[in-house]
Amino acid sequence: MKRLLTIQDISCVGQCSATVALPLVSACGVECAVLPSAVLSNHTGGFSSWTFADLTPELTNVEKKWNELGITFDAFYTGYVCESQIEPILSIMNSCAAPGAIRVVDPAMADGGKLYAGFGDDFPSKMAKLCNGADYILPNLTEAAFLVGDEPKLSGYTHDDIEFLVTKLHGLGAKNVILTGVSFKDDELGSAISDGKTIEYDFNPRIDRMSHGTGDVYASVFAGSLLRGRSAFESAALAADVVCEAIRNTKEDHWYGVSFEYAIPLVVKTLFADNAGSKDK
Ligand code: PXL
Repeated sequence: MKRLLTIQDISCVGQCSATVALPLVSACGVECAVLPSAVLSNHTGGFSSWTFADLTPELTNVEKKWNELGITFDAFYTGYVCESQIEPILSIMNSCAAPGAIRVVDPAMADGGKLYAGFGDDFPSKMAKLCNGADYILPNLTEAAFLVGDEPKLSGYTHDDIEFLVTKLHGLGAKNVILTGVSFKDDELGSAISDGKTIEYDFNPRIDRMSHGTGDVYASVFAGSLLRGRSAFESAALAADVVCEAIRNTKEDHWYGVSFEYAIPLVVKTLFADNAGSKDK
């Protein structure tokens, strides 16, 4: 079984970051190790306040121990992290990599045209460093714009705009770009999947509802599915289907996250459909 390390915060309540990655990566049939970068009482998206314990010094402590024990990973998946953690994380991705290890970077820092609470205007340039050398980056449209120094637009992107944006994202040093939140028609929403040579698009019917944590659900399933041998396009399509299933199963008054738990059967059914549960593909 492949082993993935996710590095992101634990928001104790809020169905995001590590509390989403752990169950979903596991459901993919991939061992999920967790290195919490911070512990928050709850996420910062919609709650009026939160506690924040920064675990930056622990990243280096843990790295030293893993180096001593010879512990390595087949993949790294990073999400919400803060500025002081970028260099320690790059170091871990170098020193703890198994041969051929892949890096999946979700530059979780913004949505809806705005940076998340607590991130300064210079943070995107720091996050861009994590994208440099990543095998896959998964920005939403707002994150993508900030990463390349553009003003974010909430709508009105043409095919040419998206392709230009994707090219600029590759320019950060990322091999594959999965740009989410792409839409050319009012009734659909999807992703652009680019390996630097070709761009493919995956669309689902738009569900008109703002939901927290969907980027984390998407990135977790994407990373898990990739490690089970699916292509980037197949993994992006499964990730989007899981997000839609999660949103559809989330009650109207459940505002702080999505009930992704109801979508776990879809992950398992898809990735174990060939009855290859006991084998890595
Ligand atoms: O879902 C992204 C995320 C992760 N972690 C924390 C957050 C958010 C989004 O607001 O606040 C702490």
